[in-house]
Amino acid sequence: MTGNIQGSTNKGSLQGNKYRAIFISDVHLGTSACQAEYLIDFLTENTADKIYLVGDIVDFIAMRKRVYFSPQHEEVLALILKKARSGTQVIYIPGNHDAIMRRFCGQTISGVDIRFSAVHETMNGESFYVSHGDEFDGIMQCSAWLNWLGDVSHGFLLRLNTFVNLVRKSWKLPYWSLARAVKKRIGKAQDFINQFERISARDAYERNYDGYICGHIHHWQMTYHESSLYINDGDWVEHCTALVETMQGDLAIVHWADEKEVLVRRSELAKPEIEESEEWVSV
Ligand SMILES: [Mn+2]
Repeated sequence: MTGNIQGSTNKGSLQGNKYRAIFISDVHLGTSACQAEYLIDFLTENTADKIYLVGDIVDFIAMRKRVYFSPQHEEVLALILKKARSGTQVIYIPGNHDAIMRRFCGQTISGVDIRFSAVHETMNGESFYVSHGDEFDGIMQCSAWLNWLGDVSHGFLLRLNTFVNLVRKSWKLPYWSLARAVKKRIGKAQDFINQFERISARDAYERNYDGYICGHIHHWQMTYHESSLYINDGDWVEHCTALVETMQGDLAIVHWADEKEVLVRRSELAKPEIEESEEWVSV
């Protein structure tokens, strides 16, 4: 397989590849929302020296109410275990939805290293702190609705808005913007995402790491906060994204559904301007 991650970024142009490392999280196996088929394809087409499972892999919390565990869900687990048996180092960091697995942290089961957190060293010697991200929930507010509110599509809102206002007109009520009301909330959700990024990126910086790699908020991202690189590998419920480190040491977020593409490359990010912001030096 010769991947073209260093080549063009045309939609659908990304092919299977061998990577130094792959990071996936928020798979939510055991729920009908899980996009298992795309993940099976991703795990079949791509290989890596190390695979980090960054939490919420199996959704034990949702499974208390309803279990949806299809053969595809079993296949995802089988593929991961097969990779662990055939030389891939698999590091599993349980999240809040699979927190029940945290009791096994420190152990290696079926070739899978279960850990609270990990440190990933890139080819060029940088080190990234890796954890699911729910440890920051205590200092965040309203993170529960953040997950889905941030993903409400604008198009849907506008259509709903039109419908709501047709009804209001027939009731002789004045025009009222539903979209605006919701967008205000989404703006609030965006504030939470920014807050989460800043807090976690700073935490990694204070621990003397070059950046932070996580999941949890279902919002893929690769961005600098001051000199700390914040990376969120996204999810396999809606976005179908993974973080990869190429054999050349570049970091990239890839999207793997019907369209397969690179969403962002570290090598193409603008380097951070290191100036002491008030926020960063305070505390
Ligand atoms: Mn989570």
